Amino acid sequence: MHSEAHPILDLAHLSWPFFDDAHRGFATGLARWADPAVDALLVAGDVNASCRRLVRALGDAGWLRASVPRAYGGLHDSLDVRTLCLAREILAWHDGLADFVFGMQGLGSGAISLFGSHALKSRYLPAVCAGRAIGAFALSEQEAGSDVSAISTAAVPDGAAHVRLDGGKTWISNGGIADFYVVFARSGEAPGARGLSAFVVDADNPGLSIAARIDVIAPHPLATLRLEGCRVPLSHRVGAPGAGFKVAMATLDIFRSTVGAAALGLGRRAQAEALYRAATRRLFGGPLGDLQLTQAALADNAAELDAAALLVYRAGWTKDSGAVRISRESALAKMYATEAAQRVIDRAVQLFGGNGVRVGVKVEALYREIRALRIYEGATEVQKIVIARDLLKSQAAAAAAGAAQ
Ligand code: COS
Repeated sequence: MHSEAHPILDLAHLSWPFFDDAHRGFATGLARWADPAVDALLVAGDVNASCRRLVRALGDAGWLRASVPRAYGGLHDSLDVRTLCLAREILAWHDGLADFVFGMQGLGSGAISLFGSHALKSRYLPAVCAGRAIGAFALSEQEAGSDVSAISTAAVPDGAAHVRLDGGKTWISNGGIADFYVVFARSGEAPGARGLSAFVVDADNPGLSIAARIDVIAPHPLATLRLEGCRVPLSHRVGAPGAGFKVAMATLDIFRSTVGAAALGLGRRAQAEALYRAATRRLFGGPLGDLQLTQAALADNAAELDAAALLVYRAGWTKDSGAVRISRESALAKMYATEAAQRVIDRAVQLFGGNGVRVGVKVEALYREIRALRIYEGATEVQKIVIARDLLKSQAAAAAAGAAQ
C-alpha cells in the first residue's frame, strides 16, 4: 500500500522571538501558495523542465524577491537570511526541487548581490528576481572541492579590458539550464586563497560549454563545465582582483544557513509523515503510535528538529542583526541540521516498514533527497574545521586580552 498521508506543515516556530510580523506574513503566504502550486508545476521525469517552470512561477508570484536586494526588485535592503531560510524550509517540506531552484537563484546571484558593481547588479538581479534568468555558482573543480584555495581554472589578462578563462568546473548546480555562471578562477595576485577572482560568465559565451551532465540519487540539474578561451569583460569581475576566496566564503556564510533550513524542511516533512503513520497504521491490536519505541522515535525527531531550527534561525538572526561574519553560526546550523535531518528521515523510513523504501512513497524520496545536503556547500567535515578554527581563534583572542590586562 502506498502512503496516502495527509501531513500537516507545522509552522509553530513562527512565534519564536527570531521573527517579526513580516517574516510571519511571508511564511504563511508562501505556505498557502505552495500547496497546491508546487506539485502542479512538476513535470514527471523531466527535471530541467520542472526547474524552469518552478523558477518562473516563483518569480511571477513574487517569492524570488527574497533572493535579491530591494534596489533591484527585492524585499529587503540587503538579503534577509531568515526570509531565505523560511522559504527554503517551506519549499523543501513540499518538494526537494522546489527548494533547490529557490536556493540556487539566491546562491547563483548571491556573490553579485553582495559584491557586484551597480552595473552587474542592474544587469542580472532584476531578471533573477522575476524568474527570467537562472543563476549558478561555479566554484568546485575536479581537484578543488573542499580545498577551494587549490582552484586551477586560470584567469589570464586578454587585452586591456578582458580576461580569458581556461579550465573546468564540476558539480555545478543548474549546469545546463543556467543563463549565467559566477565562475571562480585563479587570477594570480598571490598564491593560494589570495589569488582568486570571480567573474560572471553568460551561458551563451562561446568559450563555455557543458562537458557532461551528472546524475545523482535525487535528480537535480548538475553538470561539469568546460572553459576554453572564454573571453569575459573585466567589468564582469565580482569584487576586487584577488578577493575571490572571500567573495566565495562570504556568499557561503549566508547560503550555508539556508542549506540547514532546507534540511529542516525535509526533516519536518518526514516527521509529519511519521506522525500520520503513527496515528493510522494499526498493529499488535492498536495504533503504531501506542508503542513506546514509536514514541521514542517521534520524541527524538522532535528534539533534533527544534535544535536544528534554533541553530538555523539563530544564524539568520545574527546576520540580519548586523554581524559582518557568521562563519561559526552558519557552519553549526548547516552541520547540525543536515546531520539531524538525515537521522529524522531514517527513523521515519523505519516507521513505514517496507513501504519506507518503496519508490513513490514520500519518505523514500526524502531519504534520497537529504543525502547530498551533508556534502554540498561544504561537507560536514569542512563545517567542523570552520567551527573549531573559530573556537580556537576566540580562545586565543580571549587569552591574549587576559594577558594584556
Ligand atoms: N568571510 C570572509 N572571509 C573569509 C571567510 C568568510 N566566511 N572565511 C575565510 N575568509 C578569509 C580568511 O579570513 C583568510 O583571510 P586572510 O588571508 O586575509 O587572513 C582567507 O579568507 C583564507 O581563509 P582560510 O585560511 O580559512 O582558508 P583555507 O584555504 O584554510 O579554507 C576551508 C579552509 C576548508 C574552510 C574552505 O576552503 C572551505 O570552506 N571549503 C569548502 C568549500 C565549499 O563549500 N565547497 C563547496 C562549493 S559550493 S557546492
